[in-house]
Amino acid sequence: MPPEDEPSAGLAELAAGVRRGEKLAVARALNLVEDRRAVARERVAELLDHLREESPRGHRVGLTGPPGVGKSTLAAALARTLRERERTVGVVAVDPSSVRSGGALLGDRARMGFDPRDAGVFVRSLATGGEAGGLSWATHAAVLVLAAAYELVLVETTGVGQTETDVRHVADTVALVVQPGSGDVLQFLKAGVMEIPDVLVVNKADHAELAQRAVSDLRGALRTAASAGAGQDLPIVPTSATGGTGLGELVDALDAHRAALAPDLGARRREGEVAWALQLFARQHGEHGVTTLGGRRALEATIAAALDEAAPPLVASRLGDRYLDALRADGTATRGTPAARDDAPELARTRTS
Ligand SMILES: Nc1nc2c(ncn2[C@@H]2O[C@H](COP(=O)(O)OP(=O)(O)O)[C@@H](O)[C@H]2O)c(=O)[nH]1
Ligand SMILES: [Mg+2]
Repeated sequence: MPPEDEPSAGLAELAAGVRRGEKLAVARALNLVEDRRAVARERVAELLDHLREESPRGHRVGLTGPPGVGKSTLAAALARTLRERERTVGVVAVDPSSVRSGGALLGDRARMGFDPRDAGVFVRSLATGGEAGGLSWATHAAVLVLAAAYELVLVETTGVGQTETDVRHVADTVALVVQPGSGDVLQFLKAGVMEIPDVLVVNKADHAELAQRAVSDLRGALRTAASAGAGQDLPIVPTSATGGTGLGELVDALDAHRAALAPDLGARRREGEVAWALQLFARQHGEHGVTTLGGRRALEATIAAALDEAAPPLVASRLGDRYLDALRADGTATRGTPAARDDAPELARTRTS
């Protein structure tokens, strides 16, 4: 039975399989995540609800940075290093559909070299399907699914800007990957355009001299940023994903960040959940929706309270219902709500009562 036809009752079972780290269950959950239909998204929302019942969960690590710096190669190399340390790992890579041909190849690159019978590693690439300018719903949900199954989740996202900001909503640790000679990143960091990541990775460090220059340039940029009050003791780790150097050091740096974060982890995740729920609601109902329900501040507080009971997509969906009710009470419902954007999860149902 294809997962999209699975009755709701099966979702608790599916969630249990995911939590046990059963590959088949994880694969089915991710198929559901990739299904863009509204009915599938409602099921995913419910699945995420089941999955968040149990904690603690896997360490979620975002690998972000410009195209071509070696994120996919690095993700695969890191996954191998983690397996050598007998830790389980899930990898989700985002392939922008606009570069489909290249994208499929990148997915294959990340998948390469793993024994399909190894239950401790799972690699999946997702098409982003037109959700430009931000982290897609599917990526976010996929990270949560993998984090329920594996000890560490790597999520590869391309680009700076909105995606880079959004990855913080779901990652505990954000590693920015650059390559030697990448002056753009330096400029962005200096100008404060780019959020300061938790770990900086200079990949392609097999170009030793260039890599050394890049590391000291980055230190300089960080000092500039630090004088503006951020990113003081950020670790900078040179790696060669193809040469296999620096990988242990990178795993250690990720672990160290997670350990240092421990007291604040719950708060950081809650902040990310609030931001995601608000974004889901705002994408679908726009500023009018936000204003109608009391403005951003008030909505954040409402969402934070609601998150005790439900995962972000369900919270966003319930807010959608509330907004539609408010419109109806206002006598404007007959004019309808703004059309849902293509990239918005179509979760809000019109009540028949
Ligand atoms: N010399 C060198 N090349 C690398 C390294 N890591 C990745 N590459 C190459 O860089 C290119 C882009 O890698 P990819 O992982 O697809 O980059 P992504 O776009 O950031 O995911 C590929 O040709 C890789 O083989 C490295 O550590 N050293
Ligand atoms: Mg890639």
